[in-house]
Amino acid sequence: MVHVRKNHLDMSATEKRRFVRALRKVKEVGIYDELVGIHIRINSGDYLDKDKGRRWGHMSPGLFPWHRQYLLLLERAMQRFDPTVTLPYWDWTKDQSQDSPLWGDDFMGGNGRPGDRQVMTGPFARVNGWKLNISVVPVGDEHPAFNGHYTADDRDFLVRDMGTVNPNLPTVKELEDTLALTTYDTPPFNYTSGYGSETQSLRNHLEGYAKFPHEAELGKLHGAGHTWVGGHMLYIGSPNDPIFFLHHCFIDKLWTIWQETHPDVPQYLPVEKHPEVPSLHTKLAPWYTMSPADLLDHKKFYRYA
Ligand SMILES: [Cu+2]
Repeated sequence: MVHVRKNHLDMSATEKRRFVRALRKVKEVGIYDELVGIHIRINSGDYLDKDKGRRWGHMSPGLFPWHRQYLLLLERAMQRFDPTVTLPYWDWTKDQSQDSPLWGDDFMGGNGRPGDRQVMTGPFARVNGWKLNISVVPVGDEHPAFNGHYTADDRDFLVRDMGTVNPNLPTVKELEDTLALTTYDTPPFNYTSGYGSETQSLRNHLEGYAKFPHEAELGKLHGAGHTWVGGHMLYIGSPNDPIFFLHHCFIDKLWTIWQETHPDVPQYLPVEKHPEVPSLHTKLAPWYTMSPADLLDHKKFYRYA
């Protein structure tokens, strides 16, 4: 069976119902929270080692393959309950309204309420049974997009605060400019990749830590999706919000588009062993089952519509 991932806007009501049901099943049996825990642990380490040290899935060329494997784990867990289910994606360059069906009561649910920003509608509201078990907040003065220090958050409900920290989702132009880049990543393979150099890093631009001179602020594309939704999506515990998976599914699709647009350049860098970041043949933590090379071709696993 070929699994086809598509834009959530193209899902039927039945497909959405089955998707939500499978997701809630995966949560019920503890797999979802296990994945949240993995993301917190890996992302925290990645941020703590942002200048020097081991970085797996963030501020690292591992961003795309690491999240590809991570998404696959959730998708396969859901497929054990319902083999017809696949992860949909959210194209935030075109689907920018808070009135989008994305945020409907039958799908992701809406924004947080005034005050505590608790999500009150849809299947992922606390009042409808979606309880957070591993929630964290960053501690210290550092910006959440750089901060690996965290402490437990005793709020067991999902929080969203759309458009407050960042009022603007990415534009088509922003995305096109980044996808036109021809180098996958550049030393030092962290959040400063491409700084002060001619050669720009696709990975660092798409992740959102780099920008073109004409762009106003850092935090575009991947970063902007996180900050626009706000609440849990701001922090390393962001997979607590199921929108994380639709957001990263789009990032994953963008990686495939970049590969198809630039078939003649190295599809992943670094190729040689590297002390800090995964090289082409490094098996990715914490699973140590697949390397970026194993994950390069998404068609082994699923297609995009
Ligand atoms: Cu992540």
